[in-house]
Amino acid sequence: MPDFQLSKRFRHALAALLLMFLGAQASRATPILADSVTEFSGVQGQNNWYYGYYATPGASSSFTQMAYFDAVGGTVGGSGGPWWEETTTQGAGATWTLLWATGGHPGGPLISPLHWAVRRWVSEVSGSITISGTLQDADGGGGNGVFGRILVDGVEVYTGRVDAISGPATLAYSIDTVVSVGSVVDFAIDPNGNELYDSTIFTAKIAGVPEPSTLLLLGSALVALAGARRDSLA
Ligand SMILES: [Ca+2]
Ligand SMILES: [Ca+2]
Repeated sequence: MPDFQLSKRFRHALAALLLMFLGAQASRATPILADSVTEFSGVQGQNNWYYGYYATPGASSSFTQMAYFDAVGGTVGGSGGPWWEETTTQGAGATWTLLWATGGHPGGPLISPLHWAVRRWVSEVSGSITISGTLQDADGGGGNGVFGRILVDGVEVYTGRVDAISGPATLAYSIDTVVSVGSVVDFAIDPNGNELYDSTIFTAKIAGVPEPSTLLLLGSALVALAGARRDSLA
């Protein structure tokens, strides 16, 4: 029956087209969702990034936005540029808590209260994400290094320690974690006891993974294609 043959061919072609389309969708579904360096700005919340500190070490709930952005900024330990400041850095006793495009500097406890410098990304997606980047002690002038920590909704999912003097000075990291819409992903610089020579590079690229719904559709298309092939062999 010619009509039936045409129908099978049509189904086969349709399934193949669907497969090609969904395959293309799936391969595109690992976009970079966020980049802490290229998306750095002097506006709180721009590109879902916030700049602040933990007023209580380790406590995500104590995240406090920095109030001052200096578009000129400066350098500390060879790093810097335009930066956020916990307090304006002019004047004696000012905190060292800073964040610039590629990293930051924690504050205290020697000169000011102990504050971790924290940049925060708020997720607009739900599902698995991969976070990767560099953690580096950028100032080898002295001190005891820092901890770089990543916390998702207050739960620590990555810990790295770098020290330009005792090593390692640099760590490359990549972790997989799960977020929901509205999850807060914090990149915290902990001074490891004191803030001497704690200028730190801490970068982050956040990538998504294929949506489960896309994979489900892809699976359906494969089943349909297999069915069409079975029909044409029948
Ligand atoms: Ca150092
Ligand atoms: Ca330190």
